[in-house]
This record gives sequence, C-alpha cells and structure tokens, in this order.
Amino acid sequence: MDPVKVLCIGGSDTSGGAGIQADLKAVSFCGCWGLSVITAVTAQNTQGVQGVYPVSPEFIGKQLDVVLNDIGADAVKTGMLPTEEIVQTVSKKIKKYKLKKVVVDPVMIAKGGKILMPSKARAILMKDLLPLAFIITPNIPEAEILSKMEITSVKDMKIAAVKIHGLGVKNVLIKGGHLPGGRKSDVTDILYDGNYYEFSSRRINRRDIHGTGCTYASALAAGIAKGESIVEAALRAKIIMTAAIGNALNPGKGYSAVNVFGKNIVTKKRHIKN
Ligand code: PXL
Repeated sequence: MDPVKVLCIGGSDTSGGAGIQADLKAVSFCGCWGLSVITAVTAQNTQGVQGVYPVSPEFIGKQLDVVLNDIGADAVKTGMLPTEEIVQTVSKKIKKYKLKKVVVDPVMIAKGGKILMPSKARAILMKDLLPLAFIITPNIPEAEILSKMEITSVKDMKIAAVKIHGLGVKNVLIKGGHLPGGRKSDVTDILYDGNYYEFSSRRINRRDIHGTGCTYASALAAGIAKGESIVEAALRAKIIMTAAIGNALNPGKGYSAVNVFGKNIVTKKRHIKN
C-alpha cells in the first residue's frame, strides 16, 4: 500500500523532545509515513541546546533531491532552518518540485533561549519561503517578529495574523500558548485565511515543555497530507498537541518533553468560533 507521506525538513534534537525526532513521532502517531531531511545537527539535552552544526546547503539539496525524485511527499513541514543559504536552498527545492502543501513552522529561538534562526535568515524566510507556504504556525514571539508588532491579547493576535497574511501566506495559525494567562485560562489559537477561526483549549499548567511547536506543526502537516481541510487539520493537531503536553515525560534533569504516545486525554473544552 502506498502510505501518505509527510516530509519533515529540520534539525535533529539529540534529546528526542523537539526537532525531527518530535516531527517523526507526531507524523507516525497520525498514521503517516515520515520522511526527514536534516538541516542541522544539534547537541542538546533537557538543559538546553549546547551546540548547532548546520548541514551544508549542497547536502540539504541532495537529501531533498533523492527523497523527492524517488518517494515524493503529500505534505511538507519545515522547522529549524539555521542559515540564509539553507532557507534559500529549501525554498528553491519547494519551487522546483512544485510542493504545495507546505507547513512552515518558523522556528527562531529554542526553549532555553538559544537562537536557532539569525535575523538574516529570518529576512530570507519572509522574502523567499513565506510566499511558498500553505500555512505558517508562529508562536507569539515569532508572530511578533514577523508582524513587527507587540502581541499581548487575542485581539493583537488577530491584527498580527492579517499582517503575516499580507506577507503572502495563505493561512496563518498563531499559537496563543505564550500569552500570559492564569491557571484557569484557555489557550486560544487564531487561524486566519481571510476569515478568522478561534481554537480554544483549557490551559494545562505544565511549564517548560519542549517540542510543542514541532508536534503541532507536524500533526497539522499529517492532517493536510491526508486531505483534511485546514480547519479540521488544525483542530485535530491542537487536540493531539494538548494531549501530548498533558502526557509530558521527564527524560533528563531539565525540561520535560511532549509525549504523543501517552494516554488519550481529550481536552475538557474545545470549540471553534468562526
Ligand atoms: O522547538 C523548536 C526546535 C526545533 N528544532 C530543533 C530544536 C528546537 C528547539 O530546541 O532543537 C532541532
């Protein structure tokens, strides 16, 4: 049987919590076949990113060529793209292979504060990659950089989503987890495709969880690869990610990590407002 294939383009996380390792777990959880193109190798544990070793753009290009010429991809998800040349190479190949279902997770800063995408690469991401994206999934700090505005409320998220949409991305999903909120508050994500959709789930009070963004974007890419609508795929991805936070594990001495293969917690509250 021909599996549904999701190509994950990003960095390796030795700790297994984020990056390509999280991507492949989420894609597998969703029943799809995960392909991976590694853009950088990180030396990383639960205390943070201790080193980054980018793969050469030529070799990233080669990985993409061999996998796309032989296997192909029903959807693509990009994560860590640590240099301008790497962003350019990935953008060129997306164009060359006419890849349309492209989920861009604009990974910029790691949990411990390590810069994973310097500002020059961010500028190329905005110029070259965003117009090729089907959907972009920034968190609040990333959305602030992309929209060049401060975001302190759901109302601000909606304004920022329109600005990012104006950069040429068809669908913008801003994740609200970084907005300040009390114990009982919801986490609201905003999807904008010309219309607004709000996805809310009960906030799970677990701090310092690693791998949330990678898991969310990869589950979203898997849904899109399977032919789900963007709203359906985004809602399912949020439910999977929220459950994975509830089931987080503590593999080392520092951060916890999401766990998609934990017990199936259905969030108590979820709704879509259109
Ligand atoms: O969570 C973003 C992320 C993505 N990719 C890699 C990472 C991280 C965060 O640490 O290490 C490889």
